[in-house]
Amino acid sequence: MNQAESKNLKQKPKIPNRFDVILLNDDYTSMEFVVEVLKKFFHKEFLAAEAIMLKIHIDGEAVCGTYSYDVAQTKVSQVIEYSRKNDQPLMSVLREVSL
Ligand code: TYC
Repeated sequence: MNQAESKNLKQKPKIPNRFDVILLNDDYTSMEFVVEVLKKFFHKEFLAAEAIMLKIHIDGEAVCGTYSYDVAQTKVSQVIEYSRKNDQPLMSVLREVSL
């Protein structure tokens, strides 16, 4: 067994645990509401939130933050719940970061 092979046996395999939280565009959610969500759940300043909102509006989606699986899933749930409570159809998904 060479050095690299014996090292592989000792090293724990690194399981990637980073997930992008993405907001999706739609025709009905107000721009103001998306900016509010980006400030409230992703801690963005107004100008950064506005830039991300416009990117979603133009490109169809944008990454709003990158987190561990649990935190990312919580953000997705919080955004969807808050949007439904406010009668907005805004959708959020998570996507594993590719290495
Ligand atoms: N497209 C929406 C509108 O024109 C605005 C919007 C932006 C909606 C971003 C969702 O994630 C979104 N009112």
